[in-house]
Amino acid sequence: MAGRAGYVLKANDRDTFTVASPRLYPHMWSWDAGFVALGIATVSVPRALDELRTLLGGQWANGMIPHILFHTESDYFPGPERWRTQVAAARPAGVLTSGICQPPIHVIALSRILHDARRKGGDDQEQAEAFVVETFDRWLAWHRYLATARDPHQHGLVEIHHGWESGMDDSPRWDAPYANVHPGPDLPPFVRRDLAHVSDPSQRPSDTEYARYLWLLEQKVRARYDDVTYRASGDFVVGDVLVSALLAAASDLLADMGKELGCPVDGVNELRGIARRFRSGVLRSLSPETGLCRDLDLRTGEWLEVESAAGFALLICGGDEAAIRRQRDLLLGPRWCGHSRLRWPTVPSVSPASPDFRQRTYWRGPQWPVLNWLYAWALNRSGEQEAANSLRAAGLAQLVDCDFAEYYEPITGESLGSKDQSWTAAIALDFLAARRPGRRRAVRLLTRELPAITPAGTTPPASVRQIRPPGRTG
Ligand code: 2M8
Repeated sequence: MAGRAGYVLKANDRDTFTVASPRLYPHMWSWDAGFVALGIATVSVPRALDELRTLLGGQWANGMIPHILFHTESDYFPGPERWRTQVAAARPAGVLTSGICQPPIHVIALSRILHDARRKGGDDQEQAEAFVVETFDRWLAWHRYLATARDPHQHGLVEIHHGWESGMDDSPRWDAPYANVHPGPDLPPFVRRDLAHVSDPSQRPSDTEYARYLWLLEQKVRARYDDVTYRASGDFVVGDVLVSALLAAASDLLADMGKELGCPVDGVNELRGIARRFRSGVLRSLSPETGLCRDLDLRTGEWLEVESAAGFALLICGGDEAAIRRQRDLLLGPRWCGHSRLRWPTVPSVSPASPDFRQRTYWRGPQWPVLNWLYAWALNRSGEQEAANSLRAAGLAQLVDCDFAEYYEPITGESLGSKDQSWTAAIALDFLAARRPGRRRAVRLLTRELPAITPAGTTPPASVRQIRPPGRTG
């Protein structure tokens, strides 16, 4: 598995960044890059740091890290000509980007990379520590952007302006707010490209959903990507509980790293304040009935009651021991990972017991290995080793076909969406490396020997094919 995962990452490597997947997502995505970097760090700390360095190359002057960096031409839609970020005063020079953002996983990845580097010592440690010091202000600016421009009224919940900003694009979390998004007659016509790369359209969002996505994009362009202008006129403004929990956890981690490495005290204190505010926001969102955290529709003032995996946000940012234990039990219990119909007990995007559950539809039921990684990481961090290990073991078992799919059908275990997805391969490497001392070295050895693969090459070398589990070919 390590060999195949290393092969996938190498095939998707474009020297200074990694495409999210070879065909469906041929660019650098923001939160994908975070997961990718922490996986690569098990093999090469300098290359992992380069991934984050490239991502920071797309940072906007207002601190925002955009959700896509377009380094090359491709048939991906919507591409730069649709995003038209030239209307935005804050856009970066020298790289084309989209005009919205994604969940702030990056500092969590950076802390994992630093941890790896310190275990290895020497140059790796030196480079990783220097990187943290050198980029501290950039990450702080990113977190400050989310904490100010995206929470002007200090609700303690990060406001998102598009379902894509949540990373969980068409999750039922957004059904109610999207019902108030009405594409106007002046929505420019569009041709989707994603369906050319996925055989079964039911695994992707519908055309109606796409029209809404593109309408919001249009509204952002018309607001010149100015958050105040968009807020006054845009159709979709929602406080996202998972983004908020990630911001809180990542701000604490950046403050810890900054303090240890002598970064400016003001910045460290500011980060602690951000962590406190968003942790309180996540705590306030807890539903007393379900024990899950809720998003807040800031247009209607309504809490959004949906049984999605984002509901476990408290596990990520912490803050209330009893509520955390309740969430842990719920996550491992029969409405979620312990549901009797699941092929593998990993985190489904929506509870299989919920009326919203659709087992093959994008973000409406399937299991995303990266979400499972995230909750394993969170449980481990809060001292719940046994629970974390069970998610990790199930997560590895789920990936045994070595397809490294974007997501998995939870009842049958079938791999769905894009194959050879970089972030899936990356978290496999991290899971494998973390399993036992000595594994980390084995992962490095297995992946180091892989020959360089050109972007066009998609056939693994024979030595790698042999690593496939018995019973499978090619
Ligand atoms: C999916 O999102 C993109 C738009 O950003 C798409 O469907 O075209 C989501 O799963 C998102 O979370 C992910 O970052 C991206 C690339 O893997 O794909």
